[in-house]
Amino acid sequence: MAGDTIAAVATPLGEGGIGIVRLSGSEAVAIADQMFRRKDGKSLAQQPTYTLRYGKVVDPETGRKLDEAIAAIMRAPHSYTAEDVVEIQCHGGVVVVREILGLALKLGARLAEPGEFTKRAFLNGRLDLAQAEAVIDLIQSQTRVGLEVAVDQLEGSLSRRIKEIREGLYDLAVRIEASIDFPEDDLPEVELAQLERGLQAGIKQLEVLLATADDGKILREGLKTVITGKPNVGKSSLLNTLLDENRALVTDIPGTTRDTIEEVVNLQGLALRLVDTAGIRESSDLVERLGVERSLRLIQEADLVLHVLDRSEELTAEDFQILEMTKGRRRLVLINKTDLPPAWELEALGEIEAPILEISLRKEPEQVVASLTQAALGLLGTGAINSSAGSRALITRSRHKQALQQALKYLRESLGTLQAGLPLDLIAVDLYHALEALGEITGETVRENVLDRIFAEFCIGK
Ligand SMILES: Nc1nc2c(ncn2[C@@H]2O[C@H](COP(=O)(O)OP(=O)(O)OP(=O)(O)O)[C@@H](O)[C@H]2O)c(=O)[nH]1
Ligand SMILES: [Mg+2]
Repeated sequence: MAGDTIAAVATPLGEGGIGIVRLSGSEAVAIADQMFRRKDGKSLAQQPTYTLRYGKVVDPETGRKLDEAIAAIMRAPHSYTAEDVVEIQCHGGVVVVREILGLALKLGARLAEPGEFTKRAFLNGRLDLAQAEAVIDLIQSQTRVGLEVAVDQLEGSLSRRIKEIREGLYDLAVRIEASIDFPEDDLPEVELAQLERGLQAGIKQLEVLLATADDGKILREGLKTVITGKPNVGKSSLLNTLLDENRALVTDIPGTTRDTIEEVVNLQGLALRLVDTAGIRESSDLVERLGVERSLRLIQEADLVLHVLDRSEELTAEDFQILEMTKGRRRLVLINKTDLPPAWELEALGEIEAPILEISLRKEPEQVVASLTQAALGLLGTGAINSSAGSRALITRSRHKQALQQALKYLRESLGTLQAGLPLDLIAVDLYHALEALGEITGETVRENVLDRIFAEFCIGK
């Protein structure tokens, strides 16, 4: 596949100030040269790298002028793909970019697959796989924090950490190999102890990195947040307040929300993927019962549960059931309707392991947003939000997490083998498996079908 020249529209299809058609490959300049007439009459082949020239896009067969444009040239290996790249910047209209792309294809370029430019950057060694994935994350990031994490990963924060860990393990493997080559000399005790310490250190490093996986996922994907509580306590009102719009229907009839409603809010850079659910109660109504079952499932899958209680109505068995159901989950308990006369006192709830906020969605909605944000950030610990500041390596993708878990499993096995006094080559085998698993993260040892899956996530033109 490498070798041929690919082309695609790199800007979103729609009306805009400019549109960009991008070509990459050994023939990129030659193809662009046939369709671009520089104002000064010179050819693109003469144009130095990293320069722009003004001209016209013309179909060489018919002489038809398509647009006025600027040609940018970035020659190999200092380009996004590490190949010759030409970008034709034209006016941003749907038809004009399509026509120019069509011309490039007619002149010998091939339409790029999704992510193929970035895939070439990876195959040509300009980016490793974790960095290529960071490109998708960067484009798709929904919040400032998500963006920061993606930028750090694109710059290599995770790749560097993986490389360091791999190098440490390689050293161990080399030492083992050296001893295997001289079997008559039994490995001295000191060496064995050093090996053991080395393996233990590797295990520790992987554990530390793995521990960032939850935070990393939350920062990349947002916090899956479920609003739960019995009917009529103000769940939909909370959703609307956080969204600052009347998204969900709010009435004084218990059982108003039947199905779940999902929306994303951005709280100080942290994305909450909010789900408003049907109020939980015993019900004979089938539709409502299905809604309640779905609520229960959602609670199990949530990263954060917001449990709303009504201060103005007596506590009921349902309130305590929900407290029980959400036990052990990361949760906030919100006691709503404090503008009305209270029907119960806080002590009635008993001991609860969760921050409790007393709120009034009707009287002071802004304050609810502020205190809820603080409490949610507090629950995540200092780690998640501050982590990106120091370019700490973070695990944001389940693909990386699984590879780390694999590597950890193999390392633990090799340590077990060593401690059981078994032959050194057995230890080495597991060590190499661990190295291979780690290599999947950065792409040294990755399989073709995995690559295809990763790059299929991209848009065309990236
Ligand atoms: N006085 C007062 N009323 C509130 C407050 N928050 C919500 N309400 C009212 O409580 C009623 C129920 O609110 P909803 O947001 O629909 O409650 P819900 O929990 O989504 O109810 P279901 O969807 O039926 O489970 C509405 O009449 C709201 O206006 C509050 O802080 N104070
Ligand atoms: Mg509701």
